[in-house]
Amino acid sequence: MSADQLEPSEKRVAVGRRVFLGMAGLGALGIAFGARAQNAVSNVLGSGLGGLLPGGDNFRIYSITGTYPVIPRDEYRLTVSGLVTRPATFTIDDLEAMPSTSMVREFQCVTGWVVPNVHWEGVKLSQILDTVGVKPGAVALTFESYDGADSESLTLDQARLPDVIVAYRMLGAPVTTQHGGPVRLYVAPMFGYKSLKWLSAIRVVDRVQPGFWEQNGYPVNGWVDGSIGPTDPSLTR
Ligand SMILES: Nc1nc2c(c(=O)[nH]1)N[C@H]1C(S)=C(S)[C@@H](COP(=O)(O)O)O[C@H]1N2
Ligand SMILES: [Mo]
Repeated sequence: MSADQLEPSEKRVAVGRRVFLGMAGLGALGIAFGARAQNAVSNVLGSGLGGLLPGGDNFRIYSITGTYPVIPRDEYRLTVSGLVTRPATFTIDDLEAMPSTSMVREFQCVTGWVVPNVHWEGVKLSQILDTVGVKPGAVALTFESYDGADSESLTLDQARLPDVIVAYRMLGAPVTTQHGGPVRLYVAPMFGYKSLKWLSAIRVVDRVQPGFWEQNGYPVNGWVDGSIGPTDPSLTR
């Protein structure tokens, strides 16, 4: 199933910043999966229900809510606020006008599935941070999704790694709705759960605020090449 084949459902859901967006259903499995946030993680970890739909590219399409926000390209906004000197709102045109970075990496979910040679393109998060200016006292970033459910965190040092990007292209095309388009986070050195989809906002904050997956047991620091055991939030690489 491609994104264009999906009918926007009649359900309208309020998400961050009071934008009302159509939500597209993922079907029965997706609804079951999204029924309870708590179940999401145990399903992912346990039964293999985490794979909602094959993406046609060996990805499994994940959504905590069982639906996903459909955000027209020209309505997309990324707000950056918190401990910054110049709070800003970026459109996709704004992001595309910034220097771009691309890379080809293996994508790995903690549940075990791996997609080799995935092409990504976007803007380095460090570039966005330099644009808004990080204030003294800033320690971490909090990320919010248009789905109103997922959230993520990175330390400032992690966020400044050269392979952490705000991605607008993936698999050689604009990021699809299913994969978190028009814009998602891509944290190359960490497991897939760190790469928050439908990125709506970034807040620069004074301490790490563990995100959705971390509140449900995933390590705050999801390094692919390291331990995923108990971690120290101040750990950087
Ligand atoms: N908003 C949102 N982002 C998300 C998730 C999610 O459920 N909702 N799942 C995460 C997990 S666990 C993985 S492995 C990847 C999967 O990316 P994909 O759905 O494009 O395959 O998205 C991550 N980002
Ligand atoms: Mo994942």
